[in-house]
Amino acid sequence: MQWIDGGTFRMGSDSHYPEEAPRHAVRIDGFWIDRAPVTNAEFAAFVAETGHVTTAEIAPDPKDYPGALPEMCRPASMLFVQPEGPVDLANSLEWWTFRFDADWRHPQGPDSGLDGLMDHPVVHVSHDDASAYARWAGKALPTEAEWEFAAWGGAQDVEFAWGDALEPGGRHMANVWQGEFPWRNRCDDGFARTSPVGSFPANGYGLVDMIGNVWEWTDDWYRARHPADEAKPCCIPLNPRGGASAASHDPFDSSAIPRKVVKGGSHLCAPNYCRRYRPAARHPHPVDTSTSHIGFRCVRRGPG
Ligand SMILES: [Ca+2]
Ligand SMILES: [Ca+2]
Ligand SMILES: [Cu+2]
Repeated sequence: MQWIDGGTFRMGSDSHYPEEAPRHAVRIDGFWIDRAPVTNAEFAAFVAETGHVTTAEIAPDPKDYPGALPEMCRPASMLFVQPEGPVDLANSLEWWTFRFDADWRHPQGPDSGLDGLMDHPVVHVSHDDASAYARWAGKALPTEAEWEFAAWGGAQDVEFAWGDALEPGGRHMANVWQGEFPWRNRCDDGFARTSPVGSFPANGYGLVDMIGNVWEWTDDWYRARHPADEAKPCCIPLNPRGGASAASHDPFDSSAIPRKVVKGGSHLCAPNYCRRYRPAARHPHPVDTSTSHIGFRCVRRGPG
């Protein structure tokens, strides 16, 4: 793990998506953070020792999903499937498939496996799965503020963790999507899907894959805006922990599953669709839903 000195920083952004605003001062105590997302090898060790069964491997209980068709209540996870041609970008079901028997050991469905993927980030993990791993490891999931502070790597007042250009001098700084999402992936960075952790340059704190590769769970409940900036130094929030569970629900989703913040963007982030390959970017994700593009890393709080 890497020790991160705490400090005061400006969290969020006023120049991108509305949920990133307002940019506001936050204070963070020092903490340890994993240098890389948790890999399939690491997750396999956890499962071997604990017998943990992931959310994606358990059939959903119809009671929890009013209106769900009984035949849909089977073990499954959300899998990105690249469409053959251009699609309506407003409809994410054009590229997200609820794939039966996709899980962390079968990242592209039942006929796939982990061959060659042991040093890739684990995917198809719910927030529960990530929390269980963190407990087992004697760690915790980061707060959004901890994650964002670490992702900046000491930089501020720039667009990206590495400066103001997405590909400075043509160099790929993270595993994201080049070309027209979701149907044409040029893979200029070498990877269509996940990549071995550490395939791209570390940030200023020595952390790899904070941006891109996989989104990463945090432990904060989502809220649609950041709190207002506190002008007085005395009132700058210390180690903030996000909003309330009840306020994190998607108002358009009848299942009322609460949502946590995920950070960092993934290999699916593309300039024409989702420019969330930045430390300030954030997204809500239902705690029970696993996908092929969300993983996690852990922190440990306490003295350095
Ligand atoms: Ca890529
Ligand atoms: Ca990441
Ligand atoms: Cu994205």
